[in-house]
Amino acid sequence: MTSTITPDPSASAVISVEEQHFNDLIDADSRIEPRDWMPEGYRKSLVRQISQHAHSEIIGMQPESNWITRAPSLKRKAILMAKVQDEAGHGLYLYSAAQTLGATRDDMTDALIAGKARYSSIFNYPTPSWADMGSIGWLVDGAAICNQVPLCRASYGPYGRAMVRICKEESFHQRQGFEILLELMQGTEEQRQMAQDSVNRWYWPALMMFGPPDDDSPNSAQSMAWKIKRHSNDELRQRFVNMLVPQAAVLGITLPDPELHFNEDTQQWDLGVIDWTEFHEVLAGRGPNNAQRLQRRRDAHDNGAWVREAAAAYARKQSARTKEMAAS
Ligand code: FAQ
Repeated sequence: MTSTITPDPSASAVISVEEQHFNDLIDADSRIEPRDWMPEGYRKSLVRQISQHAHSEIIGMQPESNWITRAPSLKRKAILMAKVQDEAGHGLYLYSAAQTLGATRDDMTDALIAGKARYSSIFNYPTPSWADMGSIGWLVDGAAICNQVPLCRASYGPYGRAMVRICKEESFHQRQGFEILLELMQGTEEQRQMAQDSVNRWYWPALMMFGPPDDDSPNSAQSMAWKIKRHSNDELRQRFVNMLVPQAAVLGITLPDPELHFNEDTQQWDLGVIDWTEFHEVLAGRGPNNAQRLQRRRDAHDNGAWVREAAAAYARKQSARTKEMAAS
């Protein structure tokens, strides 16, 4: 039997109305929420960025947890433990934000431990000295703040809201790193050298955290049009360097860039050339600690299998009990 129903001529218009609504919300600087229609590309781009960000927070616990047992005082140990726990919390908010877009926690974790997912290049560098705790706080959390404060205004509601809380905590992290370096710089000659050596090792990788240069950043244009990203990679990198220069002067630390100079015309600090070959090597899995970081994450996942099983068994029991009570 042939259908007498003719195709709804407004069917494609319905989609376009939804798309128009989406575009209107973006234009009005309003927020897209999980219930709203969104283009598939927008959803995918957010899952990509948010899951990479979540993985970075989780892998990012490793370089600092390396020093928890060896922190030089009880106070430093307590602060470092709290900081590493904060990073775990950030990972969890971000995984939850990605889940509102339909991504599953299992899929994201599987991609990470299979080595298929990206996480920030910065966490593939070693932490051989205590001063590295200072450099991570000052430079890595400092870069994270510069990059993430604008993300508090990301067009996707759950991501922007997660970033507000994360940025507050990152701000504390940055200050504690600065304070570690300040104390070392006010110490013995050996301590000053340890701080300078650490900054020499972390400075360039921290600049790479902002991503490739604008003319080599395939995701930026669309991401900025959708108001996920608010500024380009180079713009944020420049802001970061402008912020660091006066802080380095207070510390008495030299930023390891002989070409760094103030440009009177632009009123900005011009920097030397970044070694993008190193960046691409790290992204390809060939950084100093890539293999170790992933192996440790896999081990942690395997060692936690019993916790997941116990939690699932408990949830099953609770659900059976609730059903029994409802039936009685
Ligand atoms: N490392 O086209 P674009 C933290 C990839 S959290 C690795 O410019 P986009 C807190 C990029 O994913 C640090 N991969 O990409 C903490 C893309 O690959 P895909 C993490 C990188 O997205 C502190 C490709 O290159 N922060 O530090 C990197 O527009 C202390 C092309 O790049 C965030 O994730 C990199 N550095 O811009 C924790 C912030 N850069 O996906 C513990 C949110 C680029 O096409 C201790 N994310 N790539 O295969 C963002 O703002 C952006 O995603 C960017 C990259 C700026 C990272």
